[in-house]
Amino acid sequence: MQFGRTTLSKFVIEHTRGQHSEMGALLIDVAAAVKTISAMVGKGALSGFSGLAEAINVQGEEQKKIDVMANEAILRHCEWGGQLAGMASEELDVPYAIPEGYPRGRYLLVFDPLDGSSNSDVNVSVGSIFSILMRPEAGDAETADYLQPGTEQIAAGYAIYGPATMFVLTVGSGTHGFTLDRESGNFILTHPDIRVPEDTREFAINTSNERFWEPPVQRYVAECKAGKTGVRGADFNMRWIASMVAEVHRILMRGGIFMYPKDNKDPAKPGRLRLLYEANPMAMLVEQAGGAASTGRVRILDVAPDALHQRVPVILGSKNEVERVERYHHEHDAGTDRPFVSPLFSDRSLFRETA
Ligand code: AFP
Repeated sequence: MQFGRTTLSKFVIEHTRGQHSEMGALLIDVAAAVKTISAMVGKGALSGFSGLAEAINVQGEEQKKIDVMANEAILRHCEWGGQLAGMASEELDVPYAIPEGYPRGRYLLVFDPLDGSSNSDVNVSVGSIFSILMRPEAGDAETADYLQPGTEQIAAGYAIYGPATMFVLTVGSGTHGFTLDRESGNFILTHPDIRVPEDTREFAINTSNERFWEPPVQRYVAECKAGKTGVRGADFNMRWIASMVAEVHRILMRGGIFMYPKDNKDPAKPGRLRLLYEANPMAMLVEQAGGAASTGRVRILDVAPDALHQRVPVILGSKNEVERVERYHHEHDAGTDRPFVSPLFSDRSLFRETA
């Protein structure tokens, strides 16, 4: 029985009164889209949406049928209400114009409809990520309107489709988690004011890319792996789900550090994750929960975008660890870090030279 508990609608109305009251209605539409996607994803192979859509998105990635359906769900649920000047999606090359016949507003909705979708066929948690920006006036948005740094976000959030579906939201005053009560269809506030512990002993990175990383990231991970016998003097745990929403959710729940750093695997791509609809919203959520989010060199939210689908290195989570990785980058760039050679024979190694 959920009597007396705070629903997402109540929370949103209470927290967007005044300047952003129209955004409240938009967030309620986003939540409706998320419920539709949750129902589709939850059916698994019974949904009929498994497998490839036989299309390639702007990132050059194969689209899955479920990606296309999730994208449609968000467009259809959010286009009609009159709050939006336009939408941009990972799945669309260019911004989506609000169809004729619907009123225009000032807000811009930017989203990744189904992040981690390569996991959906193996029944691992996936999610939707979104960010809300503004343009000065109501009307039809142009691409340039979307190219705002993350500090300009008015709201950001994600939905995670796991054993439970959750909606995690910030409107700039803390990060709050809502759990979908499948019987009533309501999102109920279950995790108010989430805080990320400042310290952690858990890191997440795809170590198959190790040889492509920059030295500061190699140094950090080598030190974590050296555990009690290394300079950190403590054992670390590693996790990799390959689903950013699930990784960030774990970090919001119990701390940790997530890294998809710059690498030289493909020099045309400075990172894997997209700035506007992956890195920025997650950075805002993590910062609002007391964590930190960096490219390794600068705060993610300060990066000025120059393209809609721009990629960026991402290092986020427990503040003290993110700051440590940033320090390693700065030391490396300043030449004050000794060149990284091997975790076994460097000055941070088990076999440290004593001479
Ligand atoms: P997909 O949406 O194509 O599955 O990509 C998910 C993702 O962008 C992000 O959620 C993960 O952190 C990352 O890719 C995993 O990448 P690896 O393939 O390197 O593990």
